[in-house]
Amino acid sequence: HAADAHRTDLMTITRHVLNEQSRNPESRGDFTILLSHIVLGCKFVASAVNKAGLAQLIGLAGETNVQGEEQKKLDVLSNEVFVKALVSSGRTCVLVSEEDEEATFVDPKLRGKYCVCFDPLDGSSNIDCGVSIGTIFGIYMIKDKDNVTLADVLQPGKDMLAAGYCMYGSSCTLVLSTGSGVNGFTLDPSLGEFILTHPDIKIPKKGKIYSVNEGNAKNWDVPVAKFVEKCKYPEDGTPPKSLRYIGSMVADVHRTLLYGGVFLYPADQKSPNGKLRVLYEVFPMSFLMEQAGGQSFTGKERALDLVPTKIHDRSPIFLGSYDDVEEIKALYAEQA
Ligand code: AHM
Ligand code: MG
Repeated sequence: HAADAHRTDLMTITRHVLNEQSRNPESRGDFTILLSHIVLGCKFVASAVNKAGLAQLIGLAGETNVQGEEQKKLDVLSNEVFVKALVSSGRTCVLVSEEDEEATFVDPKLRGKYCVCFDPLDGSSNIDCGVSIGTIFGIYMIKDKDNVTLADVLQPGKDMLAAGYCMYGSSCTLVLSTGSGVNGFTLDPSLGEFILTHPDIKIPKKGKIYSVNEGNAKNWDVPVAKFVEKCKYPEDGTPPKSLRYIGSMVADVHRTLLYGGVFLYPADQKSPNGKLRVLYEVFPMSFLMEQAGGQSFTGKERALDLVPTKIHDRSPIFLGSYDDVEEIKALYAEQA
């Protein structure tokens, strides 16, 4: 029975990536080792997030002001765990984290060939109320191992080798692409293993949902305003789209990937480059979208063509179902 095989022949994330990498004759398992350290970080954060509410409860009973401190700790703790896991993998050389102003250059004795850009705990405004949050990561290969510089991480997104995110939601889901499609794995807490549950994810060609912080509407440019208007009052006889906005990029993008539709964090008069960060938010999510058959656009160009000049650069972003992003592109072309 197929169902039976599924239950007894467990495709763990390690097994899956080893299979994928074995197609590459030059593979020596380095990527698998790197990934297993990222997975360790995700499991740690998953466990910490699960206990966050409880820690607060204990704090409230005893000390004052623990609430704020507990929350802060989760961000900082997650970052520390990821940095240490990545460094100790012996496979990294440059790390960029949303939490650290400067890039980390790994001690030459521990250096490997990969650069990792990550947001250890994204969606921090949602921690306190127990809403989904996530980790996002993108991986590059260094250009020259004898001359490691910031240029190794200031590469266009299309040069990423792999990207993914882990969502700490009603279950813990890790979505990964190594450049040949997108696969989703769910943490089985009793095994402590991520199991392949969403093989070869493809985003629907057109969606029924749009996702945006509409509170910023008064500062939007014309194409964004027109697009959202069309979502609500379609001119082609199709039903209006539904609005869903969690305010956690990982959760909003995950829903977009599975159900289709479009997620936007546009530029506006107040923030001319939008809010989201190129290296560890825009690029990894754009990489996944394209690998799943969707598109990602900045309002000017394909998002993965952007060349960042600073590690914490921001960019406007429109990503999701192919046809929906096509519509946004047309509105920008019209205006130009
Ligand atoms: P953060 O890194 O401070 O958590 O901010 C990033 C988050 C994203 O997860 C989310 O898409 C966005 O900010 C929501 O922003 P807003 O509250 O402006 O709608
Ligand atoms: Mg973030």
